[in-house]
Amino acid sequence: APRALVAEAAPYPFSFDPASTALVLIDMQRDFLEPGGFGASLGNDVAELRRTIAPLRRVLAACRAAGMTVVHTREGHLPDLSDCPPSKLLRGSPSLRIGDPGPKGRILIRGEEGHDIIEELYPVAGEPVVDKPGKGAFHATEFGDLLAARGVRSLVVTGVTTEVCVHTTVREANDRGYECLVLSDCVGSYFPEFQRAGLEMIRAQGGIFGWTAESVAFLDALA
Ligand code: TIU
Repeated sequence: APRALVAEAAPYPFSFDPASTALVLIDMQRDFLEPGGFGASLGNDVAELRRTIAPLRRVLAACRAAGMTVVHTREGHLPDLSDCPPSKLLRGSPSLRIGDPGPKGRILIRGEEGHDIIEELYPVAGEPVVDKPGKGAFHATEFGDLLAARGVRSLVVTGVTTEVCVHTTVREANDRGYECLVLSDCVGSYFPEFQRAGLEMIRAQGGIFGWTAESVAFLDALA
C-alpha cells in the first residue's frame, strides 16, 4: 500500500510516498563547484554552492537507505558540439566558451574531468546519470521516460544553480504533472539575491511550482 509521508514545507506540508518519489541531484559537477573550475574562473564564489554539499550528502544517504530512486544530471555537450545550439555557444563574451580548454579539461564537454560529478556525491551503481544539453533535465534527454518507467510521481529536487538548472527543471516537471519539493539548503546560487527570490518563486501563489523545505524537514519525514 502507498505510504503517505508528510514533510513540513512551504506553502503547506508536502505529502509523498518514497516508492514513487525520486531524489534528483542537478549538475553537482566539478566545473560548477570546485575551486579552480569553470564557475570559479568566471569570478564566481563557489562557497555559495559548496554549502549544499554537506546537507545533500545526508539527504543522499537517507534516500539510498530508503530505497528511493536517485537520479543525477550533468550539463554538457558532445565533443563536436553538435548538440549545442549556436545561441548557447556564442552568447555573451565569457573568458572561456563551451568547448574551450579550461582548468579541468574542455568546458562542459562530456568525458572531461570538470564535467563529472564531485566525489562527495558520486553516483553508485544503479543510479541513472542523465546527460543534458540544456538547463532543464527533460529537454532532449531520457529523464522523463526513466521516471515513468520507475513509476515516479514526485521529485525532491536539489543541486545547482537554483535560478538556472534547478528552476528550469522544476518548471518542466510541473508542466508534466510532477509534484516538486525543493530542498532550500541543498540548492545553491552564485547570487544570494537569486537564491532567495528563486526559492520564493517556487512556493508563491499557493505553491505555483511546488514546495520548499529545509533538508532536516524532509529527513524527519523519511525517518
Ligand atoms: N547547472 C546550471 O545551473 N548551469 C548553469 O549554467 N548555471 C548558471 O548559473 N550559469
